[in-house]
Amino acid sequence: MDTPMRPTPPPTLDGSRRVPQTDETRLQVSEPPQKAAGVPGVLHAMEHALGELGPVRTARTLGRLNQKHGFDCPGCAWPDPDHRSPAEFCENGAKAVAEEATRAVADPAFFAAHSVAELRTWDDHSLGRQGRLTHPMMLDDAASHYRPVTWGEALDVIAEELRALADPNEAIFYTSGRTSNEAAFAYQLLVRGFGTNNLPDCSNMCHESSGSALTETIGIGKGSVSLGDVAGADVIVVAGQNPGTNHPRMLSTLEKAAKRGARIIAVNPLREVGLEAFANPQEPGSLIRGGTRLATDHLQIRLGGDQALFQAWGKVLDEAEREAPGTVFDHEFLASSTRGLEPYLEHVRALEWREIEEATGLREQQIRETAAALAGSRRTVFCWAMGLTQHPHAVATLRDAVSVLLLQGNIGRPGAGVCPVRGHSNVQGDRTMGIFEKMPAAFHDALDAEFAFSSPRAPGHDTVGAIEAMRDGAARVFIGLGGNFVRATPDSEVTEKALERMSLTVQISTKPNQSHMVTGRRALILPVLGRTEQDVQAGGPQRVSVEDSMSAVHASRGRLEPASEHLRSEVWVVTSLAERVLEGRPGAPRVDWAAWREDYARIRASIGRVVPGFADYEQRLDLPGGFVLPHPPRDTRSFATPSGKAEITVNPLVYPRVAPGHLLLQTIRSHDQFNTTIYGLDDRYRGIRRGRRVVFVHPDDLDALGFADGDTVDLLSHWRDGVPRRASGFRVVAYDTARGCAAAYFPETNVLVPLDSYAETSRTPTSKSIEISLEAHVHEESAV
Ligand SMILES: Nc1nc2c(c(=O)[nH]1)N[C@H]1C(S)=C(S)[C@@H](COP(=O)(O)OP(=O)(O)OC[C@H]3O[C@@H](n4cnc5c(=O)[nH]c(N)nc54)[C@H](O)[C@@H]3O)O[C@H]1N2
Ligand SMILES: Nc1nc2c(c(=O)[nH]1)N[C@H]1C(S)=C(S)[C@@H](COP(=O)(O)OP(=O)(O)OC[C@H]3O[C@@H](n4cnc5c(=O)[nH]c(N)nc54)[C@H](O)[C@@H]3O)O[C@H]1N2
Ligand SMILES: [Mo]
Repeated sequence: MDTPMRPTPPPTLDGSRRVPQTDETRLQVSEPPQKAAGVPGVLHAMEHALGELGPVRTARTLGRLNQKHGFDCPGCAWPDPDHRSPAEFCENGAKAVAEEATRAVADPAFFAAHSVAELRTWDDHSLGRQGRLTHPMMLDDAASHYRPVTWGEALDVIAEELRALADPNEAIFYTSGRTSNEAAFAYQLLVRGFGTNNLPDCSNMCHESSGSALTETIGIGKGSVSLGDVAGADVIVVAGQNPGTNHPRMLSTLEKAAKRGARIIAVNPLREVGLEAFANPQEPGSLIRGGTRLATDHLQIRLGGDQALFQAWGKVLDEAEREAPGTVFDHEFLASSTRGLEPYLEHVRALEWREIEEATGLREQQIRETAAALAGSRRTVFCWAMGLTQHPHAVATLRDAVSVLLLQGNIGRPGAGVCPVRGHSNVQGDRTMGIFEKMPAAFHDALDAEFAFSSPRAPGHDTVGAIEAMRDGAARVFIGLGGNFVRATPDSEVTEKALERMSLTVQISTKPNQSHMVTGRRALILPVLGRTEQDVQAGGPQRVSVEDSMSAVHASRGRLEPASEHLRSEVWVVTSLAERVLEGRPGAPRVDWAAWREDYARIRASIGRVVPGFADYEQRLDLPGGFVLPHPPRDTRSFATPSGKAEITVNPLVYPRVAPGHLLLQTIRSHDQFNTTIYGLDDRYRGIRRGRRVVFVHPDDLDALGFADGDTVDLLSHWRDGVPRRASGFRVVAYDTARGCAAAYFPETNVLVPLDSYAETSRTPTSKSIEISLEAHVHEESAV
C-alpha cells in the first residue's frame, strides 16, 4: 500500500507581490548547455518520479503514459506517433505525471494546521508540494481555516448561491485545458442551461490569437498538419516556441525532419537549447554521436518583430517570383482558392528595409537568406506558440504568417501547413466541446435541438472580461473547473481584489494552489480525480477522451488507485451540480444527468449528435489511436470563410517601441514548471539553478543601463494608465537575447501585465510585450 507522506518545506515567499526572496547564496547561474534531453533528461524524469511515487508506482504509471490502452499525458498537447516506443514520454511529461500521482496529500489536517492567511504567503511551489487534495473543503464566511465538508453540503452551497443571483450573467465559469471532452461538454451545458455564456478559459490567455487569425484567414481555428507533415517538410519555421522545455516530444519529430535534411528556422529572441541540438534518449546511438543538430538557422528577432519578418519574407518571395515567374508562387492555388493577393503584394513591395531591420533587429541579408530557403521549398510548415500569440498585434502577425504560406500553396498538401502548438493537453478539445464565450450559431442550434431548450445567445465574458466584471461588481460567483485563475491571469493585484469581491469562489482542483487562498466571502475546494486515476461509476469503469494539437481524438483511461476515497470525477461533480442547480428551473435543458454520470458513453452519444465530426464517437474511440476530426483546408483545400476563399490580408506593420532606457519584457516558462505549477527551481537549459527570480538581459543593454550581471533589481512596468506595477528583487543575468529585450519567469511577473493590455481581436493578455525599466533593489524596504 502507498502510505501518505507530507513533506513540509518551509514556506518560501516567492510570489509576485510577496516578500522578495533573491538569495544570491542559493541561486546559481552558469552557462547554458549545448543540447537538449538525452540521458540527463531521462534521469531527471526518473529521479523526480521516484521521489514522488516510489518505484512500484513509477513503473506502473510511466509504463501506461501515452500508450494505446493507457492514459493521455496531462502535460502538453503534442500528438502521439502511430508507432509508439515503449517509453512514449518526455522528461516534462514524467514530471507532470509525478506531480499528479504523488503519494503526498494535502488533507484536512494540513488545512487545520495552516490558516488561509498564512497559506496566502506561500508560493505555488510550496503549496503544490503538499500533494493531492483529499476532501471537499469549505471556507465559511469570516472563517480563518478551511474545514472538511460533505459533497452534498458543498454542492448545496453552490446551488444556493447560484440560484440567489439576480441574473445568471453574474456567475463566471472558468475552465483550464486539462478537462476531458465529456466533462467539458457537460459543463458548458450546465452553464448554458443556467442561462449564460460566461465560459472564459485558459485558451483566452494562450492560443486565442491563433484561433482568431486562422478562423479569419482559412475558416477554421485549428492547425492543418499531421505529425507526418512536420516530419516530411522541407522547411520548418519554429517561431516563438521553446519545444525543448514545453513540447519535448516535438523534438523527435523535428529530428526526423532534420535527418531528412529539412531546414529548420528558429525565430526567437533567445537561443533556446532545445532547438539547437537534440540527443534522443530513445536512440542510444544519438547520445554517443552528441545528438542531431536541429535548427539550421536562428533568427534572433526582437520581441514582437515577427510581423515585420513575415511581411519581409512575403516581399522577398514576390521579388523571386518576378525574377523567375512561375517558380515560387502557386498560381493555380492562388487563383482558385485565395483572395487578396494584389493588395498584399502592393503592401509588401512598399515596405522599407530600414523599417524591417528596426522592427526585427535582423539584417536584410539574414532575412533574404531564409526567404530563399522558403522560395526553394515546396513543403513548408510554420509552427508557433506563445512567442507569437501574446502580443498586442498577435492576430495581425499570424494573419501575415498565413499569407506567406498561401503564396506558395503551402496548405492542404503533404508536408505543408499551419501548426499552432497547443499548450494544455485538452485545450483544443475543450473548445471543440463548446467551452467558449461565443460559440458559433450552428453549435447553439444543435445544442438546443438535442436538449430541447433555448441556449442564451449573447456572448459571455472571456478571461479579461471576467476579471473586469468581478472587479466592477457585475459578477458574484466564480467557479473554476481546473486551473489556477488568480496566478495565471494578468495584473495579479487587480485580479486578487476582483476575486475577493465574490460572494462565493469554487475551485475544482487536484492540488492546492493560490486560487484556493484568494477567496470570496465563502469558498469551496472540490477535489477531483486526475488523468492517471481509475474512474469507476455505477455503470462500471469509465474512459474519457481528449483531442490533441492535430485534431486527433483518443481515449484516456487511468489505472492508479485514487489518491483518496473522497475524490470524485469531474463528470460526477458537473452532473451532480447540474441536477441541483437546474432542477425545476424553467427552460432548463432536458438531460438525464444521473444517467450521464453512470455511463459517460451517454454523454458521447449526445456529443455525436451535436458536434460535427463526432458521429459514431464510441466506436471510433475503440480504433487504435482514435480518430482525426475533419479539417476542410487540410482535407479538401476548402475554406469556410465568408468569401469561401483563403484570405491573404493586408495588415499595417506594427512593432513595439519603448522609451529610451526601457526594455521590453517577455514572461516565460522555466524547464521546471507547468504554468503555475512549479515542479522545482532549476531551469537547466538556461543555466539557472535553485531560484526563479531572475531577469535575463543582453550584456550591452546592461552596460548602457548601468547595471551588471549579479545585481538585484526591481522590475517596474510602464503602461498608459500610469498605475505603478512592481515586481521586486530579481537577480540580473547577462544573457544572449535580442537587444532591447528582457525575459523573466511567469507567474512571478504577472503583476506587471496590465489588465487592459491585450491583443487586438483575441483579447489575449500581452504577456510577451511588457514595457519595463530596471531599478536598483533596496533591500531595506523589502516588506511590501
Ligand atoms: N513542461 C512544460 N510544458 C508545457 C507548459 C509548461 O509550463 N511546462 N505549458 C503548456 C502551455 S499551456 C503552453 S501554452 C505551451 C507554451 O509553450 P511555449 O510557447 O514554448 O512557452 P513559453 O515559455 O511561453 O515560451 C515562449 C517562447 O517564445 C519566445 N518568444 C517570446 N516572444 C517572442 C517574440 O516576440 N517573437 C518570437 N519569435 N519568439 C518569442 C521565447 O523566447 C520562448 O522561447 O507549453 C505547454 N507545455
Ligand atoms: N505572464 C504570463 N501569464 C500566462 C502565460 C504566460 O506565458 N505568461 N501563459 C498563459 C497560458 S498559455 C495559459 S494556458 C494559462 C494557464 O492557466 P491555468 O490553466 O489556469 O493554470 P495551470 O497552472 O495550468 O493550472 C494548474 C492547476 O490546475 C489544477 N489541475 C491540474 N490537473 C487537473 C485536473 O486534471 N483536473 C482539475 N480539475 N484540476 C487540475 C491543479 O490544482 C493546479 O494547481 O496561463 C497563462 N498566463
Ligand atoms: Mo497555454
